[in-house]
Amino acid sequence: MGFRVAVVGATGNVGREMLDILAERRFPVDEVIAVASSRSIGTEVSFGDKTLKCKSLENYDFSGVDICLMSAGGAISKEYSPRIAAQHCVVIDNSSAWRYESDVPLIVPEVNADAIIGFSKRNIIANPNCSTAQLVVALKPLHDKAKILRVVVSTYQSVSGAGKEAMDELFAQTRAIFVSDPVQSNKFPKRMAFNVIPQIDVFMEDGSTKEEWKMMVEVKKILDPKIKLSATCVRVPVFIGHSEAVNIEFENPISADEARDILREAPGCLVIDKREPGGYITPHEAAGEDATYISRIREDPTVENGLILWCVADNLRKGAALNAVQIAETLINRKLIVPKQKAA
Ligand code: A2P
Ligand code: 11C
Repeated sequence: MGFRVAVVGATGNVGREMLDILAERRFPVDEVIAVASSRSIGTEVSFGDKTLKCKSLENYDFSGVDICLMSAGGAISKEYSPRIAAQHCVVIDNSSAWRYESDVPLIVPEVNADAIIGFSKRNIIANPNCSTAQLVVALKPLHDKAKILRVVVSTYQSVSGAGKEAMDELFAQTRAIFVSDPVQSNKFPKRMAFNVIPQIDVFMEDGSTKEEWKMMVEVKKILDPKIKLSATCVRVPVFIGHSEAVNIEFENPISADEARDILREAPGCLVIDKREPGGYITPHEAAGEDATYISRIREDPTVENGLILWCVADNLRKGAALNAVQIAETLINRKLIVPKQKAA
């Protein structure tokens, strides 16, 4: 007997990816329910070779549902996740609504799967920000070996992180520039096509942006509160795939060769690191893939025990949908959940 799984936000970038990944990984489902806003009632979405018709989140009864993969934004999650969780349905939430609550586990299965045990207090498990997920997958094995003290990261984040309307805006702007039409920006603070924008999310009081703050807080919660991290997050005109240039300072010595060998064996990581033109991964190649790719590993001669690397992943997959499905798989593999129908 399988699980009844709801995907909330099923018409969105991440929701569609969740449906694909559930099908690809043959998640043990009896039924998958596609849920979105009332605007999308009856809209068809694909689940493997099946077509599902979307239901409206408002008034949907989750009492017969085992797992809800939630990706409809923070405000919707704040309002609905506690109600869904109260119906004994475990919510795995992709928004930032619950990540920073001390009694809600924030999980990247390759890094801190053991922390999942705390989920039963609220029946909610949080998925990290996309730029955090790929970073901690790369940092964890290096931290275990040489103890990370400080990380300085610059991100190059694709527009799909800002939702499907943002992808449409990049496309429309690019086309407008080619045909000499006026360029309109609604989702982005400046023109996105043929440009880069050093702002993701709102500004904080100290001059950082919320995306930069999230990376710092989430790395501490998932990996180690002692790690110091400073980030500069930048949006680039790429549709899918976030890239990160990462400088890491360690307590203990670690060479580039050692790091390469460790990362080659690390769960979720794939090292492509040839010191020749094209011997690294770009977001174009990472799109549609599950791995966190690591390239350009080298020693940083400006600090005592320092490494520099380049890290790329599909932000909709490892950064969001794949990680959420892996969390659900962890619940099942650790026997922390059984199908309600079986329990009855
Ligand atoms: P809808 O298409 O019905 O608006 P993205 O992040 O790619 O923009 O996707 C956002 C997802 O969140 C979509 O599936 C969207 O559904 C869903 N969503 C937005 N508002 C609501 C709501 N009030 N109730 C349920 N789902 C919502
Ligand atoms: C972006 N990282 O690329 C964001 C998207 O907190 O889950 C995900 C925001 C979040 O715009």
